[in-house]
Amino acid sequence: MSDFNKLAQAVFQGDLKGVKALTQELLDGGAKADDIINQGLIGGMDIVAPKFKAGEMFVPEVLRAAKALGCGMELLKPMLGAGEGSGLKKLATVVIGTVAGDLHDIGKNLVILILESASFHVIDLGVDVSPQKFVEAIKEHKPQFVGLAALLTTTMMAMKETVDAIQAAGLRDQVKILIGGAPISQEFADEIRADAYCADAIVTKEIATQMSA
Ligand code: B12
Repeated sequence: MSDFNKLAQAVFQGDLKGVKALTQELLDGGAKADDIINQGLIGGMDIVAPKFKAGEMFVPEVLRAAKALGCGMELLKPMLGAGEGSGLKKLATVVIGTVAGDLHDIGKNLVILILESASFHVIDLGVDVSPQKFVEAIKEHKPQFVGLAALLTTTMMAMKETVDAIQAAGLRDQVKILIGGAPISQEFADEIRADAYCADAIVTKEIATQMSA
């Protein structure tokens, strides 16, 4: 089994100590942070997803896997140069949140980590964020980007309502809206007139960087 597969297995098993040790080993061995995230940490959630769907894994076990993934992310954060202390000039401000009715935040938190590592200033509104709260945050922080996450087909409509609320508040031209999450597609992004669909955290960074240029 490759080291990335071992890390993915440790995430799947919710083995916090194992995830820390294997992430550190990979870093010490010169593996790239992007690869550790995509092949190891997200790889673990890819094992979790079908098992959760099939009813072979339950909420506490999924949360344990998410916590294990978070342990790996914590170790990678300084390697990515993320955070306020990095001293780099910030590229742009991003207000981000998971839309109303939706509590999933693992992918959003990864997006934040990657954006911060690329010198974006990120304001995280958390989960279950109402359209009004997004509007208020745009007025307060004047971001260049707004990131919306939805993981449930039922909350995709809240994404549309959020875009509509931003439009109704007269703020639509001031921000680029980036959307993501498992059920989201380019087609849906076009339908709700978002600026871009971002399939993963690395793509989000690339698109936001291009749009900031
Ligand atoms: C983990 C998980 C949970 C955890 C969430 C923990 C947490 N803190 O997030 C728990 C156990 C709490 C949970 C609860 C539920 N879940 Co759930 N969950 C998942 C699971 C297994 C993995 C999601 C995940 O974290 N993936 C790993 C991350 C890294 O991937 P990602 O989220 O796709 O993120 C990447 C991209 O999408 C993108 N991205 C993500 N966010 C953003 C944001 C922006 C701005 C951008 C630009 C990009 C971007 O970049 C990320 C990184 O590369 C999925 C299965 C799946 N296939 O997605 C089901 C899933 C989403 N859940 C599902 C369901 C049904 C539920 C529940 C309703 C279950 C229940 N009966 O209670 C509840 C809903 C609670 C709520 N109101 O939100 C269904 C949704 C089905 C549907 N079609 O709507 C899924 C698909 C499982 C299934 N049945 O197949 N869940």
